[in-house]
Amino acid sequence: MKLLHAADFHLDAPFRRLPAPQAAQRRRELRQLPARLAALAREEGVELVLLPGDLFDGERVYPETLRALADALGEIPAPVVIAPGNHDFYRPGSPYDAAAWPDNVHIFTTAQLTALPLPKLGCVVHGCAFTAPRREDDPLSGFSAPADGRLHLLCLHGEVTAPGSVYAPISPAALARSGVCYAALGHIHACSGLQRAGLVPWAYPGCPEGRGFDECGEKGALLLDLDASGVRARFLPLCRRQYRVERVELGDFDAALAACPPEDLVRWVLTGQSDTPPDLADLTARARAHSFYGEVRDETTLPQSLWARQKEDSLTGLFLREMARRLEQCGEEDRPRLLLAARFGLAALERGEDIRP
Ligand SMILES: [Mn+2]
Repeated sequence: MKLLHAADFHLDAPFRRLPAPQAAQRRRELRQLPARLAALAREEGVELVLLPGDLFDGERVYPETLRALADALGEIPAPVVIAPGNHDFYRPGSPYDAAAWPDNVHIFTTAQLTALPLPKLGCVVHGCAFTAPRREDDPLSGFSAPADGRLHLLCLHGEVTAPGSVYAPISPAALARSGVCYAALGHIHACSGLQRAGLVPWAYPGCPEGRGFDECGEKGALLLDLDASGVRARFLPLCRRQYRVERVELGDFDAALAACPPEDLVRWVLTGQSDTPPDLADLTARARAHSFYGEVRDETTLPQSLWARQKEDSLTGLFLREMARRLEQCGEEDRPRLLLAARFGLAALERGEDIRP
């Protein structure tokens, strides 16, 4: 059986950290994600789609977003199973309850695991829903699939190997005891690849669109091939744009910028040595002119040769000794500020520059 597993769409996420026009465009692109998923499901000829939760970012969902999701899922010629997560938990009046969903869409509505038999596929999907933003018990506790010759699958939102989690902690022991052929999970935004708890294969597909620099790289869904011999997983990219963090020597910035795909969202981290601080305003403007979104962080340091001058019996020597002492004692957070102070101090002492901003 061929199944498609995707989760954590976070539709209508605000993209608050982006400038307003880019944020609006990202929200529009995110709204097109279900249609891209549906096209992929048709192309690959999948027989079942499992969507374990966080399809919406919050309780307030725009009507057009809801319509885009319902329409896209309705165009998949296969059953689609949704297990609401902590962001889109099920409650009376929630979009999962209030909206009209196509006939091929099944939504789990209880915290208790329930079985959804799909006789045409010879399979049963077991799943449950978050019914509040938090859940402290293991949704799999006490569960095991009957050995009745049918293909048993799990579809749920939760956190594996995280005892004490308030997002449905799933113990690997409970997963192993479940005896299912595959556990389709949602919650973790990085793709886990195929994992195993005992003999039970499980995976997080990750979110199909990054929403920040903590969700970098290519994002997508998992295509699973299940048969008597086991499970094979293939990652299918779905993202419209990628977040990237590029570390680059200050002197290589121009070349790196020219080589960077313009559709991406890029955080440039400047490295290397420079006795003057980089012009962040100018570099940021150029990064933004080149890419869909750009930002620049300065991690350049003062040239090593300069610190040798601490030994000088001069005001510069005294200043460098003091700055070196402070840099040695400071935390990571204070480092950029102290380096900037050292640069401005040197500029004033050595070149008589007016360093007022
Ligand atoms: Mn999520």
